[in-house]
Amino acid sequence: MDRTFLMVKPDGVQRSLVGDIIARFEKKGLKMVAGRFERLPEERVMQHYAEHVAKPFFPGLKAYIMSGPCFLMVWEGKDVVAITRAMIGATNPREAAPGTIRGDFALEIGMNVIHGSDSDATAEREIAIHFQPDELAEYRRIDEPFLYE
Ligand code: IDP
Ligand code: MG
Repeated sequence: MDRTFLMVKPDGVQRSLVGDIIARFEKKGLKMVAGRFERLPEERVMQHYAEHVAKPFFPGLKAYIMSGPCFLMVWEGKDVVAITRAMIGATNPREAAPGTIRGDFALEIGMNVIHGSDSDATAEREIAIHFQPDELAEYRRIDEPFLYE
């Protein structure tokens, strides 16, 4: 099954959006297979955002991501990367469609509530940065026969 890495960022945690965000993915039919609440160490922030370290917004991004605890997750489902990116919405919440997480819950690009992997390759890389293989649970949702035809 396809997997992705999702993370409620510190603003989402502080604003008590973790439960609402998890509920959206659960109701969609996706399956959470790992979750951890933690303040990210600098080393993993640098690895996670390696593609952005040289950009002008990186110092602000790093300070924001390390400003408080995040909720890190791995989710499974067919085409989970594309599905969750669509549910998250555009990077800039002002451009994110209503009904998406960023469209409904955020106002500024520098505080956009949630991270989601943008490709299968990125997902594999990000899961490996944040989780050990034995932290991923293997189980079936009892409603799977009513989710996949
Ligand atoms: P994504 O999170 O939608 O994949 P990316 O372009 O990968 O967007 O950027 C990673 C994160 O960096 C964004 O979610 C946002 O928190 C932050 N970011 C991106 N562009 C800017 C910017 O122009 N100003 C401030 N923060 C930015
Ligand atoms: Mg990205």
